[in-house]
Amino acid sequence: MVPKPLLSFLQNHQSFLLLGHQEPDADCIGSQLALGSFLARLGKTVRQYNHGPFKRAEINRYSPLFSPRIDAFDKVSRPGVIILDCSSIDRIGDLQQDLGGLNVAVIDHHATTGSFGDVRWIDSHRSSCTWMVHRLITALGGVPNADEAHWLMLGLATDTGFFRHLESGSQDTFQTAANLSAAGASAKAVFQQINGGKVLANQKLMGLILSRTESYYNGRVVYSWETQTDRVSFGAENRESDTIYQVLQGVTGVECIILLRQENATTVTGGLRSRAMVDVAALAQKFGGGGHIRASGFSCPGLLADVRTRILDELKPLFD
Ligand SMILES: [Mn+2]
Repeated sequence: MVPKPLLSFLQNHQSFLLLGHQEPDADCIGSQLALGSFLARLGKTVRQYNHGPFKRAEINRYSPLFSPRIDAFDKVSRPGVIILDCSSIDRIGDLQQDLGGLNVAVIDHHATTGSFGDVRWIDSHRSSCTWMVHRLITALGGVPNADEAHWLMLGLATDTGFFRHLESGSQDTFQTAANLSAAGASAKAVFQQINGGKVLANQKLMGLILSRTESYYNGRVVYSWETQTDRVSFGAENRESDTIYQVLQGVTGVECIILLRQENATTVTGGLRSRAMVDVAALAQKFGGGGHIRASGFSCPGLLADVRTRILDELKPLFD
């Protein structure tokens, strides 16, 4: 299943630069850390890069292990570059400018846009990038150690919503989870890492955002928002958006969720979720973003109320 050219790429290079997407999540960082650790155990030299910023509480602790840019000295030995969990080359941020002349391998589970990289393993049916890294380790004859198993489980749990997004026929994912558990990963420790470590102000802000929720098209579309003032008064860095989506998705009849945040005087970022009917990847594209068919995001110029109205207008033909 792992493409032969990728295995050759890993065997033929002695040193590697590992990269993931900007504003990394636990699947991206878990993939980078586990693959890096495994390659180091094979005697390879590994350096880790990420544009950042590290915004998520569950992965903040790892940020000192990553450099934001590659300098010329790092490239002297002609290392192989491995890009993980990135659907397009611009997702690596400023690091794009640092790759000149190096061989690049890409491992990703998104429906990728553009065919960047010299060696590619793209499989949009895989539940997480860490699933693919685990398969890669196995294909090279390895077994994850306890740290690697933890990082791989962290990514698997993150991208599957702790397995609750999985439908029937997902035995490959559960088989990998079983192997990671046997290798020393604790689902309990992973859950605490993802859901613990919050500050009270964040939870209160989540309550405020939920209490504001507005309902449109007979309750099939719900909308809420966060202002710049909210962030000042709560001092909150990490909005609990996953929890907000989860709570709103539990409401009977809700098909589509819109969550907007005024980032600064001129920019709004948005998250969109759909249960079964709306292609929110296509919807986000109209606002300069993208993502998955049921979960997407964007950043666009504007103010909250006017962006909300434009999205509701786009949804009108589906719900009116
Ligand atoms: Mn991922």
